[in-house]
Amino acid sequence: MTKTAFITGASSGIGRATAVALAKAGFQLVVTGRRAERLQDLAQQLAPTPVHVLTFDVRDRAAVETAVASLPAEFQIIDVLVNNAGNAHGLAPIQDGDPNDWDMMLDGNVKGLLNVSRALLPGMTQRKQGHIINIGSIAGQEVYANGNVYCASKAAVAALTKGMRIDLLPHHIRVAEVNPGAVETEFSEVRFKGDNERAAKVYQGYEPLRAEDVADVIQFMVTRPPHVNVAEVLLLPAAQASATLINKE
Ligand code: NDP
Ligand code: 8X3
Repeated sequence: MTKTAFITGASSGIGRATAVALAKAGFQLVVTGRRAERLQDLAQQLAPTPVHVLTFDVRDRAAVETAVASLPAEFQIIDVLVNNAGNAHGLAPIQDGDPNDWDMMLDGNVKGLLNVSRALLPGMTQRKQGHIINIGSIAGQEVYANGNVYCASKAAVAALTKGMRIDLLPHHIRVAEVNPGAVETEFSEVRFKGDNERAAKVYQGYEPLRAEDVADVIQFMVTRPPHVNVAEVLLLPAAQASATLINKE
């Protein structure tokens, strides 16, 4: 039977590439994000793969619940959840940080992941079957200067992944985390609030990961046999050794 993957943040970057990869792997998809037009375009591009678009902000718990409740019968059994939606907002010393940016990161990257998981978990626990991939970051493992709240949000994703794996063990639900290093997506454009020149510099002088590289790993993880859980992956560009050490020779 065709499996269904539910991917948050599929309108761009890693989420979008994951949708493409999982469609190729034979999954049908629920793709989500705030930018409806992009998601509709993606759905068209993936035809004939069945794709259902849900538009919501992961921070809005009621909207998440309403969207999940609206799923048509053929998309209600979610086999794979990829909790990918998230972003960094700003890069500033803690004393200068904008509390609105803090809210965006903590409410989106942490509580958004919880909101979506909470909406889908009753079905998974009832069926005693499911596979959740949380997108963390190397920033959840190492704190770098001015990364403060973004790093904290991704450290929270790491802790939640472990907590979910423990709590969902009796329900036969696999929980795993992918922690990428530098991936060239819209991430830095969002972090630097549309300063595209500054964003481009993040990826200059070396070859960063492409969103497709991360999607490859996610595809591998979700196509393992049921007794295998690739629980944690740190995926770096070959030119990167730590959160801040990138060889730009
Ligand atoms: P992009 O900015 O390209 O994509 C982010 C995606 O998340 C978009 O589809 C966006 O959709 C969605 N999103 C963001 N905030 C919300 C929200 N509040 N509600 C709903 N959807 C939201 O960045 P990436 O693809 O790089 O980021 C994907 C994930 O990977 C993030 O969790 C990020 O932290 C993580 N990551 C990225 C790395 C990188 O170097 N790029 C490295 C390590 C981890 P829309 O705007 O349409 O709502
Ligand atoms: C994104 C990677 O190092 O810019 O999570 O925080 S980093």
